Amino acid sequence: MHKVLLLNTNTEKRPYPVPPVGLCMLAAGIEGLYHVKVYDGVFDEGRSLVSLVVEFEPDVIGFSIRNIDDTVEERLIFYMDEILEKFIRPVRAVTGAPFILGGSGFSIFPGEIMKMTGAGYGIAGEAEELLPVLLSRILGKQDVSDLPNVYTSPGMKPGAKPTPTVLRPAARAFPEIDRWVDFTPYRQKGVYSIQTKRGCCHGCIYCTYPLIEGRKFRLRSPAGIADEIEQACHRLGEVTFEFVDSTFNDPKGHAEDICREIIRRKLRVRLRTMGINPRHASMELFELMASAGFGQIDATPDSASPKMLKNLDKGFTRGQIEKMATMIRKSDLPTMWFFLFGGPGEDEGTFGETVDFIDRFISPDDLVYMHLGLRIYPDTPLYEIAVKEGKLTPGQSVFQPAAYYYSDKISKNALRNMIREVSASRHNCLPADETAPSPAMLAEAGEMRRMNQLTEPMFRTLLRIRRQWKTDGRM
Ligand code: B12
Repeated sequence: MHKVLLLNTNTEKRPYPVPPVGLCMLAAGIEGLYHVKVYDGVFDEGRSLVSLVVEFEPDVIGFSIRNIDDTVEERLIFYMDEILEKFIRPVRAVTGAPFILGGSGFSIFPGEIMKMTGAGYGIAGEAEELLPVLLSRILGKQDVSDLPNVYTSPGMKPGAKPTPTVLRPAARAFPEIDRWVDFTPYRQKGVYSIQTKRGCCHGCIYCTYPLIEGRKFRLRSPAGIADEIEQACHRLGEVTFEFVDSTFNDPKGHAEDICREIIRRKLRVRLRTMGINPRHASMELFELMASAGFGQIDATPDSASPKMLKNLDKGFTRGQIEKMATMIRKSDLPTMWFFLFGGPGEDEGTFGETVDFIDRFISPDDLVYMHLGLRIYPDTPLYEIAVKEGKLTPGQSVFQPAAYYYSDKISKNALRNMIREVSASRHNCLPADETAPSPAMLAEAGEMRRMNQLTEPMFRTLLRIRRQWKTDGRM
């Protein structure tokens, strides 16, 4: 049997380490056809990789490339240099096996990354169906040029776009992350990732999700999702499960059905999710979520200015965000809020509208991240706007250096200062580049949690301390 090594090149541990769920899905899908091993770089950071490659002698090696940069301009981290240095070059030095690249970051910039790494093959978008075909063609020394979304070097297909097919039936192959990677270090701070669907039908002007996953929602069955969670619970005991969908409560009704199934089975689980869409938020949804085990959610309206919601093409209104915020407060679901400032048309007035929303509708116990500037990605409406406004030349690469969009109506500096002022005068608002609390604050939070046996999300404890320190003049 031929041997395939699948390799996770992500070493980022902020805001917490995330297991390579997509890579494990692929491993589960080709198991039986190949002798498969998964190498997880999150904690090992490449240290034991070369000896693994020398020992395992894989016939083909797949590299998962998730993050290209961290999208925060103020502390811009470009992950690709590290990926080359710690993973791709050392492996190339000890093996002539063909390399296949993939992953969400790769799918945004396939052409640039093929060129930068010199890899032989790449798959843009999801790969459950394509990977086995590509592997058998590579190993059979057959032509691959008819395969959609497959990039080859040097005969690249820069125009190819992911054309998602069907989601694998839920029962066929759960990724069983802990069977492929050592889950021990994820227990403390990390999560067990669960995907309930693929695709996003929304048109937010800056967003890559529809490009990576397709524009149509493709849903898994609530029973299959609950089976996956139940089985992982049996294997792992107490862990936090996180849904990694673009938006959790879209299309309307699916999230509710998943919660009902978890409640019906009496699974006692800790759940969290990002991406609650205000348009389909309801008191029923939040009550179901609380009963199912959600201890924390993320709300990402991006703006609360009616004009900016329109300009960003968010598909919901200020009224709907206000309603959602009121419902969240009523159901007391700890929430991290995310806002992006600087999009097309942003000015002092629109900034003020969002701050007014924060002050009036968000609980002071909840955290607000304020993000400066919008990362411009290829093939998005924002890219087109930037070209039209002369901020980019047509076809200009935004890979490296990463390009950020700022409104013409307010300077970047002024916007940065306004964000700093808001966060200086409110204990629960933070600029997006301040995600790491100081060691002193973390130590005090740990002590407070132990003394008071707090089970609330860590961010709420940190906010208590921030408020106290601000009152005491310690910050
Ligand atoms: C959920 C999510 C999060 C959650 C993660 C929660 C969790 N438990 O995992 C949170 C909010 C914490 C998060 C944080 C961050 N994220 Co994020 N995140 C996502 C999101 C929406 C989904 C990722 C996911 O799990 N997908 C589901 C799995 C099943 O799919 P997959 O891994 O992509 O795998 C499939 C394919 O990619 C492919 N594939 C994967 N590997 C391989 C390998 C080979 C060889 C092949 C052939 C194919 C292949 O096949 C798989 C199965 O079909 C993506 C956007 C998206 N829609 O992809 C952004 C995304 C990955 N995140 C991104 C970024 C930047 C970040 C942060 C750096 C942001 C920050 N500054 O904090 C951090 C980094 C966190 C970390 N530790 O790495 C960017 C990366 C692009 C870029 N600019 O670099 C993305 C693409 C969003 C965007 N802005 O466009 N994220």
